[in-house]
Amino acid sequence: MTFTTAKDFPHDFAWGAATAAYQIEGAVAEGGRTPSIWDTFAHTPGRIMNGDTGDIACDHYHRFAEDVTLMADMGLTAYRFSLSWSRVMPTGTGSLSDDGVAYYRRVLTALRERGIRPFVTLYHWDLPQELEDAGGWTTRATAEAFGEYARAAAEALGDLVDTWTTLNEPWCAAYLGYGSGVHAPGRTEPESALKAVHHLNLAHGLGVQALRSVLGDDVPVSVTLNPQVAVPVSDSAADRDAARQIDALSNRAFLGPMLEGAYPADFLADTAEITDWSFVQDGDLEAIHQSIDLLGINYYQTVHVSRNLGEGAAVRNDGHGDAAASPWIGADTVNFHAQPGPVTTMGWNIQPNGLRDLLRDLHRQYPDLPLAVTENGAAFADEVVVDGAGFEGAGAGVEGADGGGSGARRVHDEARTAYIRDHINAVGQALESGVDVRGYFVWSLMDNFEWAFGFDRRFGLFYTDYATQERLWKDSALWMQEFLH
Ligand code: GCO
Repeated sequence: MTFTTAKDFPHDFAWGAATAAYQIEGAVAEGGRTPSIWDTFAHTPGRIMNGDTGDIACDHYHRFAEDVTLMADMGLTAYRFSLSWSRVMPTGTGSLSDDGVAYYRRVLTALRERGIRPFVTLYHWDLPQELEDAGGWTTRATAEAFGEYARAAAEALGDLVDTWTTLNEPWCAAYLGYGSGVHAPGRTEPESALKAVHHLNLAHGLGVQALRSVLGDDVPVSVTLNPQVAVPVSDSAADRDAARQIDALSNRAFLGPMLEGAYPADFLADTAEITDWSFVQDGDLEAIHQSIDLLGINYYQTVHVSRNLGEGAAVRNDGHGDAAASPWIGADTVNFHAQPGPVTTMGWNIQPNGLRDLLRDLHRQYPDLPLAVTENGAAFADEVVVDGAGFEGAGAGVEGADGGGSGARRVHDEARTAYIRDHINAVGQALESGVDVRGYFVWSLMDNFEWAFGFDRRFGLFYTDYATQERLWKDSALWMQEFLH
């Protein structure tokens, strides 16, 4: 069947949008917040396109109430966002900021009042700078600090949160942050990237334990990963092995310890020339291996790989920035191939079946673990147009939708609407084949600070006019509203 309205899905399915603190909040020096590695990185010349920073971003810190109203008007039943660690715990460890806690309690309360379930991510890449100065994710002290922070957040906010997520995409934090250096803290040290993998895994385990020790065994806890769907370009043994290696490095390096209590042997072998893994201590794998209630999946694209057996330089068209160094540690002989067919402004290919197949695969591997699509969406070069004629779309008459009259400012984002529609349909197909999927979150609620690309890439359902901070309903938001009603 095709899945054309929310009614085609289970009644308690979570329909949401996702954001992250540094990408939307702004107010970087308010309420006692201290700099995170993203503040430092964004203020380093040459790191971010057009010199953009998250200093103001979407000014969500001051406008969250308005933004929650937009979510409610759209009909969202869930919202996934992250806490700024250095807003909640300004020195990275130790005592909480009353202002930081009060701010998030206001956000959570506003969501609850609208019947929107808060999915709260503890770590979406914005490590307090003070912790990076002491070694960042290359040290186990950072994992221990994360456990403390998780405990404090659970105590301060646990009564208002629906579902906790320890980490968002540790792949990016480790390999883009410490490997290719296109993300904060911008280090290009292959062994450090592998240390970061391990200490992020350990942070997850310590975080789950802390959340449960404060909130009890029934508190819903998750982690969000961005599995790479690596497709070999041919059926040759060499190309299939390239896909295996990328799967190990990207996916099983996290799924293995978190869900099975061990690093995959092939991953350890593939990286043996870079590190001896002696920083993994006795008891770490037990600490990491905690039962969780939900696995969050962020999905955007597939990557197509082959093994470079010849002398030629490796091809790298992997959509992770034009960096001098590679995020694919120990995989120098893997080629990444551009795909024919439509791509988004990020250069990422559009392949809804990849999402369906990924969900099926994960369900096959972990049949008892519920899944949710915690991010999916697309950047396109949106244009604001002024429609002359009256608008009669789904938003007409809805508060905030600016639903009619001449001169309405519109964003006709057909490509994004089709992207979201087709990926929701892919989730429906996974459900139909028996996969336990609990939710779908669009990345993102509104256009925001897209990391190294600054404000150049727009992923939002709402268009952010950065000059005025006005939010405009894109056609995709109106489509989503109709889908949910
Ligand atoms: C991600 C992120 C988002 C990005 C989005 C688009 O986890 O990569 O969670 O912060 O903005 O994926 O690149």
